[in-house]
Amino acid sequence: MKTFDTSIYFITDSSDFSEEEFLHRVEAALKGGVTLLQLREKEKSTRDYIHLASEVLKLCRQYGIPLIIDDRTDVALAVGADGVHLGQSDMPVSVARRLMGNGKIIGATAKTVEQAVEAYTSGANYLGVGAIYPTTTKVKTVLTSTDTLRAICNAVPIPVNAIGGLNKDNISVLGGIDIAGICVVSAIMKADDVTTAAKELKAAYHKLTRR
Ligand code: TZP
Ligand code: MG
Repeated sequence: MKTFDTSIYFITDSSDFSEEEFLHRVEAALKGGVTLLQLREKEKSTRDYIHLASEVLKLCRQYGIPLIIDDRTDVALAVGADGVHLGQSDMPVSVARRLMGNGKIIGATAKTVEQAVEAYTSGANYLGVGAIYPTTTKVKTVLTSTDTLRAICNAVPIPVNAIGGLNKDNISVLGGIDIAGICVVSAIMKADDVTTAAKELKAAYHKLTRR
């Protein structure tokens, strides 16, 4: 599998934007140095999801950043994306692995140590854990404590990212926890200046982890 860097993991949400404005924002985030990008669409038809994914993939290829598709292994395979991210009610990780092969990245959501170990042993390459803070992004989730996040980091040998309400001013709560990165939607997607927001978040993260 290609190596990947989850440190500044940007998850998109196109719902408030025209396609043109959305793609412009995606490119601005890539310019700002996000290290991994997830296309996350909850309302689109399969056809529209595939269309947008292929547009976003072109941008990701241009900047050398892997593209992960949320929920939909079929969409990921259809466009030749780098991987898929699966929640607890999506396709099981082991099934996605069988369909996608070992060359693709599979991420999973985990809210407990049990879910984390199960995702890892089923073949997940990284985990997203949260929500750490309440979020304004449309999602069915509950808060996950930093104690649980820490326990998950200690329980599995794959990269673990924190997610949920994170921004450059509140990530200090993650200090001393062995995370591999942070996942953000709003802090980048809704910023007035997307490139600057990505750069500032990256700087704050590296200051926190001193890496
Ligand atoms: N899973 C847990 S919280 C969340 C997801 C997809 C949304 C994170 O969005 P934001 O805007 O960074 O809080
Ligand atoms: Mg999902």
